[in-house]
Amino acid sequence: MSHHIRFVVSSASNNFLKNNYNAITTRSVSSWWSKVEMGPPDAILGITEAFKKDQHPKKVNLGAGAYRDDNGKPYVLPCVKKAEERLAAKNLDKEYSPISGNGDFCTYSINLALGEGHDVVKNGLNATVQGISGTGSLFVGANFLSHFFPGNKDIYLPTPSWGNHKPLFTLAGLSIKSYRYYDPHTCGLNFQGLLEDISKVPKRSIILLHACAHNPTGVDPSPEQWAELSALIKQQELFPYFDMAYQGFASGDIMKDNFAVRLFLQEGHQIALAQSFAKNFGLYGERVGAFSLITGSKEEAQRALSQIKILIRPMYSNPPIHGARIVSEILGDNELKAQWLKDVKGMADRMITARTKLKENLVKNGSTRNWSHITDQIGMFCYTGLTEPEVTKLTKDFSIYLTKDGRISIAGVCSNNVEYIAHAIHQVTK
Ligand code: IK2
Repeated sequence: MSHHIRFVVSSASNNFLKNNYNAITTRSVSSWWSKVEMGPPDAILGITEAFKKDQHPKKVNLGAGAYRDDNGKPYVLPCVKKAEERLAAKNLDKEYSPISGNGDFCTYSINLALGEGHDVVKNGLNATVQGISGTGSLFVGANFLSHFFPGNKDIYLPTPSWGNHKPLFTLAGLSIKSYRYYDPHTCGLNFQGLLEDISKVPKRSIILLHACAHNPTGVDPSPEQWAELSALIKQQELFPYFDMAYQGFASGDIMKDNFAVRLFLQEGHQIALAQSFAKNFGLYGERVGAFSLITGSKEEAQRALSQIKILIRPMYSNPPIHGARIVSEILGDNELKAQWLKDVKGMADRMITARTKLKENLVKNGSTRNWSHITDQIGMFCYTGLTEPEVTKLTKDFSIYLTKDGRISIAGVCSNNVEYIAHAIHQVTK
């Protein structure tokens, strides 16, 4: 690729430049960036771009995981609207946050994750920082582990896992390994495979666990399976890193969705934890999250926190202020917190209902496939079991957009499109 250069004509060389202007402006030089190759669109966010270009009147976006109300519209939670009104009335300044973010927000976040009054928090064992939503919080933790984890720098991810895990942990300098998780035959958990694989993981490695509402499969271990997993991970001396992007959003109950995290702490694990407030507070674009490391003593937590801050400073200096203020306003006020619990349950319930409706409509359309996994799976996503050619056909013939692994965002299924989606899925799978 080459560029044309334009000069501003200004000096004694005026005449020369005027005479030679055309020659100069059309002369080409090679660009510094001529060797940069076109990269592929993001596997998830690229779908939204393709969806926007589509002119089909019935087009549906089941790609990116963002909640929609039953009219298919983005949803600002009522508790968030109220919190913003209160914040506006406070006329707050726009000063920088500390490197570790809003202190109140950090306390509310860890209390939410572990349940109020947890011994870990009472004893100051957590080093918690505000992060840039779930992704940024995961990345801060990944960098800390990459620098300071005393064992192997290998991180074991479930197969499959959220598409951004691999690039994110790789960028932080960890090396990616995997363990079996999903069984395509049952569209459920391959618990035996998971146990077999984890029992072979070299001691002192890192293992990534989805705290609830596993993305992309919507398949979570049962409480009994979590207990077995916890025992095995302890026996193998692995370090659990929990990714908790959906607390409250999966079942509608914040204490149910944090079960695994509480269990692991109760069983004596030290854990790392990344939280996102994108889904459960509907604060996608505000980029609110938190990273916590659970340590052995208050003094150790302070040392760890000092190092986390040293890593954050050159990355982005300090986090944005508005979203963390919204969350703090809500979690710090009984009335707003009660409203939030209602709001988040409302979203979870709508998605649970959408699952049932989708399954019913598939049966109504005459599909004889077993679709029980649609309602067995939990959270924002359903791993339909559709093959890549079926997905391609769904997009090409029906303008229904989803990731090529057959994952659909249940939040995109509404009363006014569920029949169309079910009809289309039946057409491509019969
Ligand atoms: N971790 C997991 C497991 C997530 O699912 C997400 C959100 N992903 O949503 C996009 C999609 O899969 O369609 C995150 C972390 C982080 O999300 P955020 O950075 O928006 O908080």
